[in-house]
Amino acid sequence: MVLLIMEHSDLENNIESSLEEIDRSSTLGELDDIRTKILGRSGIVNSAFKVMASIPGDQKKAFGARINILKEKVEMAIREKRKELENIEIATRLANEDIDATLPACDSEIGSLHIISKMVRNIRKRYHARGFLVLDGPEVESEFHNFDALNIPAHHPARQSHDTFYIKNFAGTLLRTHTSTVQIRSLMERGVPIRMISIGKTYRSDNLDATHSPMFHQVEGLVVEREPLSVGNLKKELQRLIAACLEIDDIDEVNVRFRPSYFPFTEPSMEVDCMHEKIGHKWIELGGAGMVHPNVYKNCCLDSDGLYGFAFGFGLERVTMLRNQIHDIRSLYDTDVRWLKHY
Ligand code: FA5
Repeated sequence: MVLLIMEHSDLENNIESSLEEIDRSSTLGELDDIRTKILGRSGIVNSAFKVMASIPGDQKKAFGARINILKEKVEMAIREKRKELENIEIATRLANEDIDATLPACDSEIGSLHIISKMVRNIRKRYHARGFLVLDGPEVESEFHNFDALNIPAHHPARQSHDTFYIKNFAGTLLRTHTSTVQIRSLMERGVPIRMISIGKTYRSDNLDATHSPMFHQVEGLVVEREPLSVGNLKKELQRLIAACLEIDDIDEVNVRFRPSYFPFTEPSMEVDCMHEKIGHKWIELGGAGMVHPNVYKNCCLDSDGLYGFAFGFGLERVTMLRNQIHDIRSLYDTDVRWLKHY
């Protein structure tokens, strides 16, 4: 046995030369071989422990401690070298694995826009071209923007008709129930005159059925001028909006009719119905509209004198469904790829 005759200094020399070998190793494979030679079952360190039995009792402790120190020295050197070699290996692999990001993705399927997104883009494009501001607003809103400023104060019965998702632990915060919140934000931030539309998601705790979804899209419009504006102007604007939704060029092809209604933020208020062959040639209810109530201006710190304005808001799912002959709103939010591909 080599170590039986090995002096302490020989053992030290042996380990020192192993350390040099570790330092010289240039691959992980080489390093593993050196590790086995020194720390393996029949390696230098284990052989040293085996000769312990033949060491005089009073020297055993010191000898064992010396081997342990040398063993730790070797282990640390191997750990550091391994890290260094692994880094070199990764860098080499990355340098050789050239990915050409300009190659066409031949076989992969490319997704397409959802039919609601298509309609949203069409409307935005047309209104942008006509010089309207196309604005967004937050979906997490304050009660002030969703209700109070719209002339729907606390305990007003109109609040009950909006089944609202309130945000837990944040008093006075909710998921907006309609896009009319953006009317308020626009009036407060930009003042008058203003011509804007806003399209986005709205939320109500309605039960999910064929015609209702807890999340749906609304398009909102607001025009306020210092020149007289009438219900006639509102009607023309609604024809334009429906023409944008249905991609119709001649707005006079779109029939619009009003039915008296009530919204606290408009006076007079009406329900809007429309008819066009693209949605089945019968009267379809789309949403609400009216002339802006003076209290809305006041709540937005504006003087209502000499201001004329109209506003409208309706759901997009209904028109999309009619246009695409979809009978259940739930299909719009289905994740069935076959359905998505079809549209
Ligand atoms: C409003 O939300 C008013 N802010 C509209 C308005 C704006 C009136 C400006 C006057 C001036 P209403 O609650 O009726 O009104 O909702 C409008 C439309 O949203 C409805 O006609 C319907 O098309 C759609 N809608 C309402 N709830 C749902 C639902 N759960 N799922 C799908 N669509 C819905």
